[in-house]
Amino acid sequence: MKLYYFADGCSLATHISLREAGIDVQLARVDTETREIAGSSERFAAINPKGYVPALVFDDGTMLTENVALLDWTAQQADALKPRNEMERTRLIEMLAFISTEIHKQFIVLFFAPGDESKPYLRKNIADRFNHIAALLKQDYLLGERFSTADAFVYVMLRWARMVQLEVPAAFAAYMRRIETRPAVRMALAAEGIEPRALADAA
Ligand SMILES: N[C@@H](CCC(=O)N[C@@H](CS)C(=O)NCC(=O)O)C(=O)O
Repeated sequence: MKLYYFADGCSLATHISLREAGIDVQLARVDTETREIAGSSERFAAINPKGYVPALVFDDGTMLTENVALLDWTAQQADALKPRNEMERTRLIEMLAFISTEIHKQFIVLFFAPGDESKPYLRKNIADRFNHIAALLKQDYLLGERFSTADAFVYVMLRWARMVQLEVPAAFAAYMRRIETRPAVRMALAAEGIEPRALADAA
C-alpha cells in the first residue's frame, strides 16, 4: 500500500499509526506547493480528487481518505492498537472526531484563511481544546495506558502548536517526550525528514 503525505502534515498521524501497527507502507511525498509527487510524473489531483492528504491506496487500487477513517482503520489492523470492545472503539472515534474538527480544522483556518482578524479567536479556541484534552490525560496516553491512533493525531497537532508558538498545558511536555521515544514515531519522523520537537526542545 502507498501513503500519500505532506512532510509534517496531518498525514503524519496515519504514517505513525501504520508503523505502530507494523504495516509495511510505501511513502509517496506530495509537494505542498506544486502538488507533485516526489519521483513520479503523476499529479496528486489525479490520485485523490479531494486534493488533500492523507490518502492511502491499497494494493487493489482502492483508496481510503480522511484522518478519522484512516486512524480508525489502522487501529483495527494490529492487536496493540485495536480497541478492546465496542465502547472503546466508539471512544476512539469520539476522540479522533474531536481532534479532527475542533483542532485540526481550526489550525487549517488559522494557517490559511486570509486576513488576521480571526486569528486571536482561533488561537484561543484551539488552546481551549488542548486544555480539554490535557484534563483527560490521566495516564500515559490519551485513552489510557495504551498508545492509540488518537495519540498519533494529537501529537501532530502539538507539533503544529509549537510551529505557531501556541502555548499548551505543561502536561503535554512529558507527553510529547513519551510519544517521541517510541521507535515507530522516530522512524516516521526520520522517513519524513523532520525532527522530534519535544526532545529537541529539552536538549
Ligand atoms: N478532511 C481531511 C482534511 C485533510 C487536510 O486538511 N489535509 C491537508 C494537510 S494537513 C491538505 O492536504 N491540504 C491541502 C489542501 O486542502 O489543498 C482529513 O481530515 O483527512
